[in-house]
Amino acid sequence: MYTLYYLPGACSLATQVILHQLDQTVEIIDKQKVENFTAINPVGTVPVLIENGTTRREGAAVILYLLNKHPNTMLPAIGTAREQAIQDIMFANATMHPAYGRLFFIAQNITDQKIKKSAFDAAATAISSLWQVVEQQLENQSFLGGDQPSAADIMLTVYSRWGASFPVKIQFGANTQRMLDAIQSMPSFQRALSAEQQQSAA
Ligand SMILES: N[C@@H](CCC(=O)N[C@@H](CS)C(=O)NCC(=O)O)C(=O)O
Repeated sequence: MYTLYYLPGACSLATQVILHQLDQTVEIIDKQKVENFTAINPVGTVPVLIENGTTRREGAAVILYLLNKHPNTMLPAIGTAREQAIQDIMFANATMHPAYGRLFFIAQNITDQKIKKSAFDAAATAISSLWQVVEQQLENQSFLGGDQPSAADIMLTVYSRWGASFPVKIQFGANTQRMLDAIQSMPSFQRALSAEQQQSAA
């Protein structure tokens, strides 16, 4: 049994989807309802995963921990397919996530409207270029690792939803859009979204 601290729609959603894919029971707790969250994670971010009193943080590390522990098709056991899956997870977590992070930073910290617009435009252009890299990788396969959804597909799908909260136009290629739609229609993705909505409304 796991406990996962989350923020609605945040990167922690990917961790929850992966826990469902792994058939693991998870209790989710909205970080905003916790009085002193920095006592749990001094960095102040989600996801945070608790298991038998052990606290794990940093999304990529948490996801790799889970994929190494529970049998699955999201992280191949050996070989170049495994190396590719880890590279894709790191691309999602350390490249695409921070690119989207700029949108949040601009919205919160730039007040001059002209500068804000050009900063949003520059951030959106950089994000769209990264999606082009994804598009090329999906040229001959449905998901980043091949025929089956990988952890990175799930992570990227969660991030792809953030653009709608900002005045930006982010471009997805046709292959990418198919991958995003396929991931969002997975029962585990829908289940994770409903669990967040129910928990945050309670
Ligand atoms: N490198 C960290 C980044 C996590 C991160 O930035 N999480 C965001 C949500 S996607 C967060 O918790 N932000 C703090 C907040 O909004 O209160 C990780 O991968 O876990």
